[in-house]
Amino acid sequence: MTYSESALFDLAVQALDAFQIEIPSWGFANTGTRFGKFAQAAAASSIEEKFADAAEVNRLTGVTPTLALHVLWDLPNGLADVAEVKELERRFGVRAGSINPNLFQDQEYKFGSLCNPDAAVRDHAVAHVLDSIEIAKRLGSRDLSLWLPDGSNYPGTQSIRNRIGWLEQALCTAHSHLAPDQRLLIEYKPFEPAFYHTDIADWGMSSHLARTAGPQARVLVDTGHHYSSQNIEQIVAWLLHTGLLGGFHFNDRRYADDDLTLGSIDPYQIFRIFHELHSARTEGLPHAVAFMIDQSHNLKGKIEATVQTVVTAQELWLKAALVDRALLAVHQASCDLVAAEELFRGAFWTDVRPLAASWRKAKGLPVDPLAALSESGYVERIGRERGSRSSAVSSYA
Ligand code: RM4
Ligand code: MN
Ligand code: MN
Repeated sequence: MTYSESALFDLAVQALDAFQIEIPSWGFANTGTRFGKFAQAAAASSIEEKFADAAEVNRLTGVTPTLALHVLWDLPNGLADVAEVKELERRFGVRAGSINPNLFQDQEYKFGSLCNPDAAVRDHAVAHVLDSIEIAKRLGSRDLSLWLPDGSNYPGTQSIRNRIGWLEQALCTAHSHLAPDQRLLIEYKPFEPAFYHTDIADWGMSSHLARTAGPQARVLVDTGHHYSSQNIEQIVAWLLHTGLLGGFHFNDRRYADDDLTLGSIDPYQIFRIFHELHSARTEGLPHAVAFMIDQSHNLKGKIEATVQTVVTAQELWLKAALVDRALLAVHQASCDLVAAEELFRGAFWTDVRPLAASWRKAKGLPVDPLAALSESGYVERIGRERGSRSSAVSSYA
């Protein structure tokens, strides 16, 4: 690194001041694999407890002011639950973030939701999306984030092309109900729960659907939703270039949609994605890219894992901010491969933890959020208070 110490600190302040990340309500609940759940005493089982935990994470990190909500799990009565959520927002000082419709749990979605061959089921699914948009409007949430389980398990059992048409119609309808400042984020995933074809399987399909739905639709990149070895930062670069990048669901994976802690398996991957975002910024590209975490913590403590994730995200964001992009451009132009790569990797290898700690100190935040969590005794206290229950709010979360 060629920066002076004060220039480095200024850079860190600039980068970290601009960084916020949304945490998911389901990250605090008792989630599990399809084989079983291991209940944790401190797990949240009500929307109130999820807000309380989110407030604790925000108190410790200062960068998680919003909580993503899953409609069925968090607002089981739909619009009727909005008043309670508003009350919790006031009480805990955390706002509702992206609103996630649930199109994967009802029995009628056995053969799909928005792509179901039965028009009545499709209508039901569209109605749920429209309710979710209304919930988002009333909560002042900008983003409706849509993930479908739709697909099929066996060749020849469904018309892939008919289903594309139904999907286009449904998304156009959804888009026509958005308020001017709302967005429709369309998430893709290559497989699971469907194992032969998935209706929105990759970023090309999401991009097409976003363009078809309308100008407020964007693509949502969940880092776990790619085949192994896929170059995610290249996808991000293309989405930035085409103006279609809406946001991220961050997590890490070793095999498939593992929902592991961000940066736990491949921190360099997230660094490379962040580099694309930083370089788009320095070029002045317009972007309102939502950073969201989409993880479920099966074995780790949920609040500890969430704090660990937020801190890791900040560190990787800061590392990527340290790439001297002007000098990198010179090396790239002259095809000085080793110099370019060393500059790039040098930023990744920089230990930014002291810088992040100084930034926290300057902001009056705990210098070490994980240590502060453990000193606060919060997890033990809620474990005692919530301890005796074993049930969770749904089969997954
Ligand atoms: C899906 C997808 C969605 C998330 C659900 C729980 O795989 O990542 O974003 O809401 O899981
Ligand atoms: Mn996701
Ligand atoms: Mn997922």
